[in-house]
Amino acid sequence: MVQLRYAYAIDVIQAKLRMINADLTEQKHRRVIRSMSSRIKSTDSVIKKLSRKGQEATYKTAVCTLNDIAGIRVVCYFCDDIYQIADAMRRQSDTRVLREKDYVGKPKKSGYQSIHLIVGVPVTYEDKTREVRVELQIRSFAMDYWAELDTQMCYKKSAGQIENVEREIRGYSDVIAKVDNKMLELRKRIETM
Ligand code: 0O2
Repeated sequence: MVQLRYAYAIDVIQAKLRMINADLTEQKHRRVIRSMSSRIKSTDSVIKKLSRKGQEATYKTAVCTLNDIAGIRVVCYFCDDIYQIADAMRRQSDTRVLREKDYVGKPKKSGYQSIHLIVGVPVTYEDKTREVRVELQIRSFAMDYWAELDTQMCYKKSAGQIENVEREIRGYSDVIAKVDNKMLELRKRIETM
């Protein structure tokens, strides 16, 4: 039943994101969301995360403390799209943005860039309504490229601890941010022509 509640909440947010995408695409006359994916965290990964946080590995602790048992990742084309999608998500009256992390404005020490919104979705079954939390990660195509390669090579891996490797991958994140901004400037120039 718990898994089904998370799956339901994911479906609700994905349906909203499709509407947000249609709305923004119509306004801007260009595609905004490139791809969207979702997952429910595996039991193994839940246990590992709780142990990393020094919490006991129980079902109750997981549901109460973890915000990302249900996760959705949205990849958009340009870096300004990220904030527009986040704004549209905040405007939805039947879901609540409970928490936000802006790792685009202030990237993580690793170089990771993304916006994370923790969205509360009311899930009603019979006469009971529970608010189920979904972590929504929104980032650009370029930021996603960096994060995917970082996950493969460094994130939660011993290579990520090596000082030079850590510095080098963080440097590539800066390069990506610069290219993202240049592409945005270029798009804006083309739009005014
Ligand atoms: P997985 O396997 O992707 O699910 P919090 O509970 O909010 O205090 P939390 O959840 O650690 O703490 O929050 P944070 O830092 O916002 O990170 C959540 C997720 O962001 C991670 O989930 C990753 O998906 C992603 N992430 C964060 N930092 C990095 C990074 O340096 N590199 C990469 N590639 N991804 C990152 P999980 O559960 O760690 O992993």
